[in-house]
Amino acid sequence: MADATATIETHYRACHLCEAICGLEIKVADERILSIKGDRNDPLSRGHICPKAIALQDLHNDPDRLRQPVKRVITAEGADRFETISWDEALDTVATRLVEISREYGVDAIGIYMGNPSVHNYGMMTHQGTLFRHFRTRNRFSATSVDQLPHHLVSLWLFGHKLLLPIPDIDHTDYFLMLGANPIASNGSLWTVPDVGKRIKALRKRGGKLVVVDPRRTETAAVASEHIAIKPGTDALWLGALLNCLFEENLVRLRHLVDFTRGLSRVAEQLGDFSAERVAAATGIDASTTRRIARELAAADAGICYGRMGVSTQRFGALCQWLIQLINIATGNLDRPGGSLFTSPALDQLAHMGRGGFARERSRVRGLPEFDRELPAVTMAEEILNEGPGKIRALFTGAGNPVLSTPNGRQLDLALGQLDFMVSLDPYINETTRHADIILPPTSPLEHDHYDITFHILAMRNTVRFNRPVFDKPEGALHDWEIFTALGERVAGLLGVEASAGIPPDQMIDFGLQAGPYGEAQGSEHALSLARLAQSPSGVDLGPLRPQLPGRLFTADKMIHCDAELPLSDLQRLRDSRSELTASAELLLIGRRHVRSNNSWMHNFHRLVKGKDRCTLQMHPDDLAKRQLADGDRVSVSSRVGELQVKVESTTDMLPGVVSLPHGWGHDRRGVKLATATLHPGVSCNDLTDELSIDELSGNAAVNAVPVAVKAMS
Ligand SMILES: Nc1nc2c(c(=O)[nH]1)N[C@H]1C(S)=C(S)[C@@H](COP(=O)(O)OP(=O)(O)OC[C@H]3O[C@@H](n4cnc5c(=O)[nH]c(N)nc54)[C@H](O)[C@@H]3O)O[C@H]1N2
Ligand SMILES: Nc1nc2c(c(=O)[nH]1)N[C@H]1C(S)=C(S)[C@@H](COP(=O)(O)OP(=O)(O)OC[C@H]3O[C@@H](n4cnc5c(=O)[nH]c(N)nc54)[C@H](O)[C@@H]3O)O[C@H]1N2
Ligand code: SF4
Ligand SMILES: [Mo]
Repeated sequence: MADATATIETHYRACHLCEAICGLEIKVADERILSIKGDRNDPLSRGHICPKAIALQDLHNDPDRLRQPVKRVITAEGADRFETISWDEALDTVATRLVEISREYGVDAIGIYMGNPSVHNYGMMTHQGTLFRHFRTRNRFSATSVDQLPHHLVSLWLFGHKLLLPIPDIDHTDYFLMLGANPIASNGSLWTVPDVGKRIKALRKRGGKLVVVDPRRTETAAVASEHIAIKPGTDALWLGALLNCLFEENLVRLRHLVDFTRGLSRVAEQLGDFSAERVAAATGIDASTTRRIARELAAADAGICYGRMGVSTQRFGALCQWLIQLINIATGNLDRPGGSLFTSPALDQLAHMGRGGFARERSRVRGLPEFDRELPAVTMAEEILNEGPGKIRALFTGAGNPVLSTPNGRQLDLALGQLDFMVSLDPYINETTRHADIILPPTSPLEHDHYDITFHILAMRNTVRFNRPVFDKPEGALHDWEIFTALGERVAGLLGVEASAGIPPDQMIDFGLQAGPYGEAQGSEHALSLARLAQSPSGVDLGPLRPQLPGRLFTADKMIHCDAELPLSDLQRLRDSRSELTASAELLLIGRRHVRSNNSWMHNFHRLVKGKDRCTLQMHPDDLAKRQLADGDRVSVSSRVGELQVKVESTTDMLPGVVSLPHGWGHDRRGVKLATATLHPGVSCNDLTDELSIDELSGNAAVNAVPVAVKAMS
């Protein structure tokens, strides 16, 4: 119970856990959290929250969350143990070892992997360069290449900038065709859309239609107007046929895009043999359905075609995303209210950052292309394991858990054990960081300020908010950005070069807001600055998304380029795979998300993991019967790379021939210090996914449509 005499303070803060960036109202007394509720005054989230936000207090109070740096020592019995050390010792050791290794073996001996939460923590974005600028290694990796890499490439090819992503305007659309996304569970991705359930309801109520294309009847499919089950990994064929249908049936209507779109007819020529009839056997979608959907989308006054993880992380991920945007263009729904539009964020850094580059260098072992100076994460283990110049000998991980989140996690697990040195910037000793020599834990999220540098760029409405910390920083603790700065200074000292002084992240935001389109300096009515935002802790509404083409394009000729050579020629690879895609593997594995999970790192909070086991293999009853299996049996699942045992869950939600296992579980590895998570360990689906199964065009991991065999446990 809170002391009755303690003053209750109310704080407003955006939730940083997922892309929905919901506003929170957090009540605190005596340094303790009394309640976490939705902030009704947030112009974007309007009071919506999900159960993960409540667990922010568990994260803050978690005894397993490290408060001091630790170093791994080997006990007399030969086991690993972590010992608390001082910040000075930790930072000095890390800087010294990284510099030593890069001096001895060259800069490529340093590997860097940055995980998903780094994008939700703006100081990590603004300040990682203070350290990484000293290590111009080719061996940089991030979660991007097990996720949204195809979207960046497609935006680069079509619009000239990796971050110019079209955002579905769900609140004003008539027709929404959604592939491989489950926003009811995920709360949206590359599409900040808090409270998506209400928005879907509103769409249907005003007579609009939501069509979900997914091998599983998902939570989103369940509230849609129509669910179309597709065989995993065949979406590019289906999208090709859909687009071709628009061409064949003369349904292309560019509307205002006609003046600044080029190359669409070249695409039409190339798609001639992708007919609805010819892809029916492979996709499992009959031609009449495909043609009907094409006609419905074309007839809608304002329509959307959108696809996410399920279509990005498969063997034709980049082609899928390219075809999706070509469909938006061909129906004149790009840059149109109720279609997909570009945002006008308050902090508009697109012009100030690199537009993105592709394939300027390649990975050492397999020759896979870089994107934006990062190599595909699927190459990380082989770059550690294979001898030769350029081999990774020291690894820095920040806010990432690639042992659970990248394909063939077991191989990476093995590789991490062979490094000369590893350091992790992370609050937990988990499946990845247990290999680190030193773990540097940052402050709790509630102890630092917050700005959504990325997600305002991806939001379905232009809004802005900045929040000060809920709690003071504990004595001696360091924020992520301060750890980067402190390491950067030490490395600079050792190298005898100048450290980049840099200004604190909040000052960067202040300057960016003032100079931005709604800034004081621009004479905007909003007169944005940090001081102005301090008066509106729930955020400021900047209005709906508005058309801004061709002005917003980053291509030199201010045209949309539909016929970029790389995706156009990748159509041949798709054509060549048609028979293989039609032939059935025994079973195809796909992923699954749940509203009470967040990738690999939120299973240590009782309120999120309690209840029935969620890490199950979902399977259609017919597939169970064929193998004489019953609901609840423990089964063995195997793929080219591994085998695991898990409980099977019978459900007609699954398309026959397809099984689904969530990712981010598998906490029973030795040395993991997550007391609650290890009680509900589950299994890691990335012990089955294959580092050799990739989208060859982009280098993105294909964690969906993985061939597996399921049998009774012997
Ligand atoms: N609760 C929760 N929310 C999250 C996360 C989380 O782990 N938990 N993670 C966050 C992150 S990092 C991301 S990137 C987003 C992801 O956000 P989403 O992409 O919306 O989420 P997923 O649940 O991965 O949806 C992928 C869908 O693709 C389907 N699918 C699989 N294979 C195929 C295929 O071959 N074709 C088609 N058409 N569909 C296929 C799956 O059945 C699934 O429904 O979610 C974010 N939000
Ligand atoms: N099979 C399969 N694999 C997948 C996916 C899938 O759908 N299926 N989804 C993929 C996707 S979309 C993504 S984004 C990746 C995610 O992959 P990763 O980013 O590698 O993994 P996370 O589980 O997000 O791990 C987050 C780590 O960051 C730490 N952390 C949390 N907050 C902070 C912070 O503020 N500072 C610091 N320094 N550390 C912090 C946590 O303790 C944890 O160790 O997984 C991918 N892997
Ligand atoms: S939906 Fe995402 S941003 Fe909103 S409360 Fe849940 S975890 Fe936080
Ligand atoms: Mo992600």
